[in-house]
Amino acid sequence: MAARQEELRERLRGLGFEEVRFVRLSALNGEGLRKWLESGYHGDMHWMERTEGKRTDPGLVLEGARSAIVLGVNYLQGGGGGTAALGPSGTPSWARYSLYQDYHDTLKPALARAGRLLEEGFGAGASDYRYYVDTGPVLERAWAARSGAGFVGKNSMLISRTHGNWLFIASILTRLELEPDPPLTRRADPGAVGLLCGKCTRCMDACPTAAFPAPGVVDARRCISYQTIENRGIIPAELRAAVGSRVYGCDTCLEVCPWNRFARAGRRMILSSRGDIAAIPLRELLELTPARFAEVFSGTAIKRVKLAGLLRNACVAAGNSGDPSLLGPLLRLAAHASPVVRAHAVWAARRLGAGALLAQARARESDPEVIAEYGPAPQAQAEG
Ligand code: B12
Repeated sequence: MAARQEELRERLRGLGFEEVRFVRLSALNGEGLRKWLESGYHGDMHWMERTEGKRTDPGLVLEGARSAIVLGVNYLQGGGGGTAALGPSGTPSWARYSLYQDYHDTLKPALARAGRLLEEGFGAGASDYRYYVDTGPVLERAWAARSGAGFVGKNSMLISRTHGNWLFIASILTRLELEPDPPLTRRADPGAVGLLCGKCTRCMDACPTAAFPAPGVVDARRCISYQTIENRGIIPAELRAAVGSRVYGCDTCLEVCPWNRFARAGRRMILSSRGDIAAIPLRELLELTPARFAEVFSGTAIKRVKLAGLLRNACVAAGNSGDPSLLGPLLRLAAHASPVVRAHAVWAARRLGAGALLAQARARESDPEVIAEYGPAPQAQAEG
């Protein structure tokens, strides 16, 4: 078994999975997830509630599941790591993971191939398996931590000693009894949050919206990643200034983690890089048409927020930019078909000084010469 497993590990590495680890499955103590859901930290992600049982018991996902193969794919682009990757003022910033062709799509063929390698190596007993990359009801970080692929940091990320926190996690559940790899420590709770964080709290301190009620616990409702990707409605007004120039996701609690100093650029993901997206000026985002949105973003994870979501996020970034030259496109968006876009466009326009312009225009409407020429102004209309 051991030799066959090592051979499988090598072949999976050959598919571009930078981390390949094996873990024995059992029902997890679901207390962490329970408390998280009870606290409402999942916001509107009701699918997390619906799949709670499956998330803590892999046997409900694949009956008789005994082991998982945990696969990590490094998505760091460029050398080094650990420096702030936020765009210069006025340039939108994007979460690093989004600047690729959609990883759900690009990793799936490799996972299908991985499944076939499992069957080839272990025969008929291995023919029934399930594979996921962010797509299944699996507590991916808990299993990854148990497998020794890393530890769960105070930023709640799986942190690898080799790749920092820049790993996508995929998993293959199988009924085979594979030999488990050791976790990073053999202490009673190998998944303990912050295992190798020591006293460091940089991630929690750097979070612009104070989204960590406790180490390793994210209140998604305050997390910029949730607000700019998962939330399809109004971004709470009190969080908008802190969103800064981020138009899709947030990496702040990842960027500051000192474990990233060991990370090197990934090998596999570079093949599907969409780094070109980072160069799109904010003005161009504000002027996106449906056709241009499809042209630029189809095939990326960003398409998930749809045009209205991206326009909404671009409005918030524009409102935070301090650049009044963006008022033109913002005022056009203030008449957009989507009420969500309109609301954020008006907020941004006001922040950039349009409130004063509108007040001036109204004052001119009561100017006797203007009234003499054009008649009295019609009843003021609501702006939102
Ligand atoms: C919902 C979700 C979100 C939500 C909530 C995030 C959160 N922290 O829970 C939002 C939208 C905010 C989000 C944001 C991001 N996400 Co997300 N998200 C998920 C998803 C679908 C479920 C996570 C979940 O179950 N949360 C509930 C909490 C309670 O569980 P948890 O975070 O896993 O952490 C607990 C357990 O791991 C447990 N635990 C840890 N070790 C052990 C060991 C044992 C034995 C036990 C019992 C328990 C245990 O303790 C932790 C704290 O309670 C996963 C995919 C998946 N199926 O797992 C991706 C996932 C976690 N996301 C991912 C990514 C990349 C991101 C972002 C970086 C994207 C971005 N740049 O904007 C941010 C990071 C923000 C952050 N600091 O979390 C990656 C993380 C990879 C990694 N190296 O950790 C995942 C794994 C997707 C993937 N397959 O690659 N995400």
